[in-house]
Amino acid sequence: MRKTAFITGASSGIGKATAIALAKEGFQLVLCGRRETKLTELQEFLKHTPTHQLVFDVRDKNEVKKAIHSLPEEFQEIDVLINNAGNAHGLDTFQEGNLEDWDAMIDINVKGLLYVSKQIIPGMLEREGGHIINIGSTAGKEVYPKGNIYCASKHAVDAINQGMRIDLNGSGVKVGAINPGLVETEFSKVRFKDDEERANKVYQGFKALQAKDIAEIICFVVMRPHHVNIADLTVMCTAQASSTIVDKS
Ligand code: NDP
Ligand code: 8X3
Repeated sequence: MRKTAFITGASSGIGKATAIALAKEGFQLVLCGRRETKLTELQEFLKHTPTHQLVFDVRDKNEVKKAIHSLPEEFQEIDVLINNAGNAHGLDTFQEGNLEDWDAMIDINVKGLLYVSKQIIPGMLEREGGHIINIGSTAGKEVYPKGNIYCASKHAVDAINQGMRIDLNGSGVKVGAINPGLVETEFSKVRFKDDEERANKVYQGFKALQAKDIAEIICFVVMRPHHVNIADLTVMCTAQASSTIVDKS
């Protein structure tokens, strides 16, 4: 029987690449995001894999609950939850930052992850098994100039990851985080509010990580035997040494 993976933010970037990689490993997939067209395109691409799409905004706890409760029976038993939906909104000093961006980052990256997890963990506990992978960031390990609230949201993911692992210890549910550095996705396009030129500049002059690189690592983590839990993994491209040190020579 196929295992089921539930991926938030499957409509682009790391989530989409993870869906493709887990499909190759024989998983059936619940693909989540707000952009229905993107999810439908991915379902068509994965036509040999059973998939179900859930269109919802992780910020809305009622929508999250309704969407997860609407899952058809064959997708209800979730083996792997990839808490991936998230973005940075803006790159401004604290004093120049705007409240809408701050709300978005806290509501999506932190509260959205909590709402989804809260709905899915009870089933895992009932079945005494499951695996939660929280997508953090190097921004959850250090703070960089103008990163302020995005870094805070990812530091929160780091703490939530640890807290979940502690509280679920002994339940059969594995919990771990993957913390990528610079990955070339739609991330910067969202951060810079569709300013493509500014977004592209972020990845110029060096070879950044690609979504597929992170997806392959997620697959490796998911495919470990039950007694092995990769609790916290940070990955950067070779050119990157820290959030602010990137070799562009
Ligand atoms: P993308 O912008 O390509 O993907 C973000 C995904 O999150 C999209 O599928 C988007 O779907 C979904 N999402 C955003 N807001 C919401 C929302 N309110 N409700 C539901 N889904 C939402 O970026 P990445 O793939 O790079 O980002 C994925 C994760 O990786 C994020 O948590 C990010 O913080 C993290 N990360 C990224 C790094 C990078 O450099 N790219 C590095 C480290 C971590 P839709 O718009 O359809 O709702
Ligand atoms: C994404 C990586 O350095 O832009 O989390 O914050 S960074």
